Amino acid sequence: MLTDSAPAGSASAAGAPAEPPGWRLRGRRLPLDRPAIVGILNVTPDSFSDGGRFLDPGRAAERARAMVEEGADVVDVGAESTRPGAASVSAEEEWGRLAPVLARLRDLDVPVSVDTTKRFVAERALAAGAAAINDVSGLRFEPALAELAAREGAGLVLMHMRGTPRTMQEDVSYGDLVGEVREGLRSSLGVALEAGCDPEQVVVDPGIGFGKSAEGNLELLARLDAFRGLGSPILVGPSRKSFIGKLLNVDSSERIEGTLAACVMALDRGASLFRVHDVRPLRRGLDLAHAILAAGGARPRRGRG
Ligand code: HH2
Repeated sequence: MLTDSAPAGSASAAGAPAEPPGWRLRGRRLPLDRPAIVGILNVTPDSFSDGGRFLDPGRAAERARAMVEEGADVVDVGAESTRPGAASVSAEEEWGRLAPVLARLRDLDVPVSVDTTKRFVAERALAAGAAAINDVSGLRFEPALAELAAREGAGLVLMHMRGTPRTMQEDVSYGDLVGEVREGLRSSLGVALEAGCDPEQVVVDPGIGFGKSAEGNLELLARLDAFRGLGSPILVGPSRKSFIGKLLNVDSSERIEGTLAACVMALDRGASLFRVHDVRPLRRGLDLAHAILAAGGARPRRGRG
């Protein structure tokens, strides 16, 4: 449930418990005291699992509403595929795909985020009612996105990726994967805060599948608690990705169970937001896992971070 935003950690009355952690998105605040589901809407011809299905703006808007009904807390709209090897699209083309969809989502019950690395697109998307920017480059491609987010009070997802979508799978070896990802995220976070973003606007994401091997993705999920020290909520996006296919030997339409297992493990290690295609099963599975953790009084597992 969204509330109007209030300062982080403020107590409503003397002795009242402090507010749970939350994500601030343009005057609204998404409480993160239960798993938050970010539903994926790709308005692209070439996304790896749903490319071409929602290119038509009417169908895209229908899909967004269905995801809200299934339990999405945020809908993330992307108009440029970032699958390994994907060709980039121009800012004008990306905006041309997004504009008619955002126009239809102005009255959506949940905030809309836009999956873009481009200031040209982000600025127009925020003017068209989007509440957050999901930047898979973690402000490396266009650092000016940080000032835009600060000025507009927009939510900002900072993801780790090595290189670009075209090159990121060329070299997936790391000396210290978790350490490198953590330092990359720390640096992205520094750019955002330096530009004037409020810490509550920012969410970090280790970038499952972005310049990582299948084993690397498993390690990131297993040691996710290593990113808790950054002080920002953690988002993960393992949905239907190829490491699941590789491990279970299934194609992208058969990866729901693997996605749920990855998300539950991430929840146990401190993730708060889950970017997924299959909203209803993930909503149910994560709510149940959250209830079990809460019944045990569990704090997220500590690892070797
Ligand atoms: N993954 C994809 C795209 N955007 N954003 C964040 N923050 N985290 C992710 O893990 C992430 C992301 C890739 O998945 P998808 O959108 O399904 O495919 P494509 O990039 O081919 O459109």
